[in-house]
Amino acid sequence: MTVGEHAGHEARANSGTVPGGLQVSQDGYTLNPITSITTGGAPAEFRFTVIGPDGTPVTDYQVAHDKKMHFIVASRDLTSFQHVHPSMAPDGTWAVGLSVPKAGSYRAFADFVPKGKQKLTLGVDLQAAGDYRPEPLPHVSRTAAVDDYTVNLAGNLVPGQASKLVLTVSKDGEPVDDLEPYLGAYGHLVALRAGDLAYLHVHPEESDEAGPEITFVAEAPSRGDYRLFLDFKHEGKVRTASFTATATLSDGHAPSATHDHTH
Ligand SMILES: [Cu+2]
Repeated sequence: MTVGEHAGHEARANSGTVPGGLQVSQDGYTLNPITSITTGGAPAEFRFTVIGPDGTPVTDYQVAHDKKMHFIVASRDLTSFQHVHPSMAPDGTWAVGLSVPKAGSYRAFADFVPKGKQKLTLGVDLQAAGDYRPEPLPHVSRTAAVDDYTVNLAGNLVPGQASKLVLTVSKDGEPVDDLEPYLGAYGHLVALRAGDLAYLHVHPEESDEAGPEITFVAEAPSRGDYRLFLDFKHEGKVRTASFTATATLSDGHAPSATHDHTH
């Protein structure tokens, strides 16, 4: 990480690091959709490649979190989210069955590590044809329901600072203490910033406990609203719990971009 000698809180919070997922092309790698997405009914095959610095599809990837490719598709209004794992043909074409729930504008993220390189998240817009009815961002909430499960969120996102988020899973009012590992962890959290869908993939703290709490350390790149998507696995099924959270400075003493009262 390169940070200037004079770097303080301000520089850290606003360093040149652009959050992931905002660019279709970065470090010589380009996300290249081949097909489009469709709504309703049976999943249709969605295909894409990642074009490498030499102009041909990348075929050499490193496994990260059990997979060579993590592919996320979220509606631009942040009310729909899917995290899938495509498979790659020998020529570097990735394919996955995909159906989006409604027409409209979507952002797809490819989260991967080219062999011997840094992890990358590239993003591309996809459109599902039809009558588009965008929904407002769901209200800020510390509770999310999915099927018979309730997930509670404790902790706050703090702009430019790492902070702890604790997610607690219960089912029918009882804490779930037998979560199943999914992709090498008891939970995976993706945060998308409202406004531009900047992408943060947050990893849980190491834990031997299979719930009900899953602890993450997240760093929001800025103030604002984020939509959080927690994937967890229980009784053989992966479910996603979604929250809207706001990153704000927790109190008047937290570092700010323009003032620092403590020095
Ligand atoms: Cu994944």
